[in-house]
Amino acid sequence: MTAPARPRTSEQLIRAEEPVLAHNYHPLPVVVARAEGSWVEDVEGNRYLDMLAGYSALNFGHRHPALVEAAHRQLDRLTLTSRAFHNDRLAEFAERLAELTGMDMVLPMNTGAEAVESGIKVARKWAYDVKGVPEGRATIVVAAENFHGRTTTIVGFSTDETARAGFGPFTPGFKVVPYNDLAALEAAVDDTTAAVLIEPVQGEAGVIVPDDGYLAGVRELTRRAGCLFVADEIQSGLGRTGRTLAVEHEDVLPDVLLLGKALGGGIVPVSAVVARREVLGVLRPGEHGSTFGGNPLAAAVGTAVVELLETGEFQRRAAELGVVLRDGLADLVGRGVTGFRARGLWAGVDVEPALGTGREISERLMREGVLVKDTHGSTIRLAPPLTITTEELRSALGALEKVLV
Ligand code: IF1
Repeated sequence: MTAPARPRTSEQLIRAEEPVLAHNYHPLPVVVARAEGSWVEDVEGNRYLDMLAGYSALNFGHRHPALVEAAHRQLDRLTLTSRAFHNDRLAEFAERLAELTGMDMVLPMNTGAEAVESGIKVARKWAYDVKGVPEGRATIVVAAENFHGRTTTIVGFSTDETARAGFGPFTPGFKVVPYNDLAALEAAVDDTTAAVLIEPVQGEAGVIVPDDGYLAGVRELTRRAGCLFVADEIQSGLGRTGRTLAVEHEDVLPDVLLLGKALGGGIVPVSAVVARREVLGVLRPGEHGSTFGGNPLAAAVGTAVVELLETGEFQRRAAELGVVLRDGLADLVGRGVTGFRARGLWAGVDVEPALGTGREISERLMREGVLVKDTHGSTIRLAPPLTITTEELRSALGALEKVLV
């Protein structure tokens, strides 16, 4: 029996990935081994403040005690049944998620892309069964610079060549209009339109917050046109912007909500399509499904996440600390920051290109013990766990100032 190998260093682990792991990412050179709250620790024990939080999948921090407890409890009882049978966790998850979001029905899935794909299928079926669009003719209007996931149908309506090149042919039936432009949207909607699918804040595009009135305009326009307003809140939802849902900033309730990421508490993949009865009611047995969708472990963790959000505590923290974030960034404008967009504890920060690319800034921040991720060019995204303390947030802003000036 060979002696157990000495634990590999970060560098050895990064090298070991190279020949065997698909190269669809270019990660920062940090190998995380453990984490708690807002902090992660690499193999060598170096600690970093996590200002990315899994792109908003870790809104409650790493391993939130209430969520880990819910997972442990369920792991000791039941983890999977398939939907061929009922399980004793799903009713409560669906009831409390519908209640939290002001909707009637829930379709439980696993990843964000699955929720988006399911939303597309349900919107089309609603168009045929309820709106009366001729079979096969339904169209869906999306926004330029969208990000809704990586499946072939979804990248087919992306305007990012890197996401599309080499993956065609694509699914027909989508129209692209500029984001934050109600006139263009009005011109694109017609009798074949099943839905308008947009992010209330565009994440990957660089945290693009639309003008006040845009979401209310989409709501009014889709109501008048008799098509569905589908809001992709997979990244913007569940407390990130200082409200349970980003659409609440304009007191708007869409017809369909797509949720994911933080719904699984950073522990298991949990996503969902949440909608009015008239929409999700179009599905009949056998018409849609998923092996893991609505599994008891996911439902138990999802219920614990909803329970955290029912207190309003995380939404309040994101709103209050969002002021600290915004003031801190405003202080850097003209000192390395050329501009930023922020809503709640979420910001896209444009750095003076002469100071470096987003990637280079991210690497400098990593050396200061802060982890962020660049989006495009010289824009970096800040999305810390909503559990971050004021001191931790201020120290992250201090590190950003240090690497910029
Ligand atoms: C990665 C960013 C990318 C999303 C919205 C659906 C999905 C996402 C609004 C699909 C996923 C993730 C994917 C992740 C990086 C991150 C991301 F926008 F957050 F920065 F890629 F653009 N709708 N966004 O943001 O959800 O299937 O991934 O669960 O590494 O690809 P998913």
